[in-house]
Amino acid sequence: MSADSPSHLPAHHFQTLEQFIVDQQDRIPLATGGFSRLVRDLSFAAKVVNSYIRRAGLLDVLGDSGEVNVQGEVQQRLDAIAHAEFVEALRLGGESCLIVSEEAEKIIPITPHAGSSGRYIVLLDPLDGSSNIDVNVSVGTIFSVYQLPEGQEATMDAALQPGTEQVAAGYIIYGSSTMFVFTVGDGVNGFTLDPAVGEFMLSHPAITIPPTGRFYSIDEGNAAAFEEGLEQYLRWMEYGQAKPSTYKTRYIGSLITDFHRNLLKGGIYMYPATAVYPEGKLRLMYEANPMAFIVEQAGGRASDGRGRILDIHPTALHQRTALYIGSTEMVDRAEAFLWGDEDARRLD
Ligand code: AHM
Ligand code: MG
Repeated sequence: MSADSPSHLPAHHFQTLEQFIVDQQDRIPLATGGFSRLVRDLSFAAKVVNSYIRRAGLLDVLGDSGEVNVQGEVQQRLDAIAHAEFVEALRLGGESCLIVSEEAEKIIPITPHAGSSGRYIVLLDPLDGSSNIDVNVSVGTIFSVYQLPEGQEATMDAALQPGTEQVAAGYIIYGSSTMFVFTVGDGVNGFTLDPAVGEFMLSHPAITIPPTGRFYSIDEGNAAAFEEGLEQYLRWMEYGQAKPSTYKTRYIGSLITDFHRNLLKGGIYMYPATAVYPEGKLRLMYEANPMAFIVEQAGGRASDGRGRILDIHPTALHQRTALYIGSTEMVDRAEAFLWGDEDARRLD
């Protein structure tokens, strides 16, 4: 590699997230000044949450908050902090009219500021995978953005739109570096936070997911409740290959982290129905839908085992779904096994 190749350039030669959005405004329908400000608010909250996570062992922010959220799950202190930071940033920014969060049972209406669009509906999982935080495992934030339909009030019904209606979706992964990965329906781009400069820089332009991969991510502790087709798919990956070790298990238990690896390297993440979660564990509106929008924009697929995630018509803010997401060929094959397709082993 020559000394003047791009990898040797200092970070300030990369495009910032802000510049990127401004440049995209002419190309992307709906991307207006208001949308730029919405992304600015999300990225600001991400930097604040990142600052807590980076010092989590030093600040008094670890452990559970003593509260149980609407999901019946123990809320971690950092869940509550991340929720508060994102809601406050969006409230101050004034571009959204309502927020739905994993950490709040009901919608959070926002009063638009004078002069701001107030037209966006933002759905959030403020800190996904937070049960891992005490042991220093990567966690993330997921967001999904819709527009308030023309002439409609900012009520719960306005938030219950199918994933196909998303105008933007993304996640922030607080990993070995912090990344902001998002789509506005024109491909997927990833920005790495330069902590010295305090800006997200375009480091992963036009991300595409390999059509197939080696990694499969699933919690096999739930195997007793797996349906037969899924059991067969797993056995096929473990023993059914001519070449040994074609497939490898990678399960961190932090959706964004598992997804991010599979997005870049090729793979499939699966969370099926289980004995504890008969409809699947993950929430459709702020976990499955945004990740499905991203994966499709990167050339992959997301299914609930019966059909496309993005086509599901939601009936409740916190509804759960099974999720099979990742490389197209792997999701196709998982579905073929689930459907009892005789050709599932030969889908090459
Ligand atoms: P959370 O939103 O309460 O953090 O739950 C979602 C998380 C995902 O990040 C992860 O993939 C999954 O739950 C892990 O669940 P399990 O521990 O049952 O395997
Ligand atoms: Mg979550």
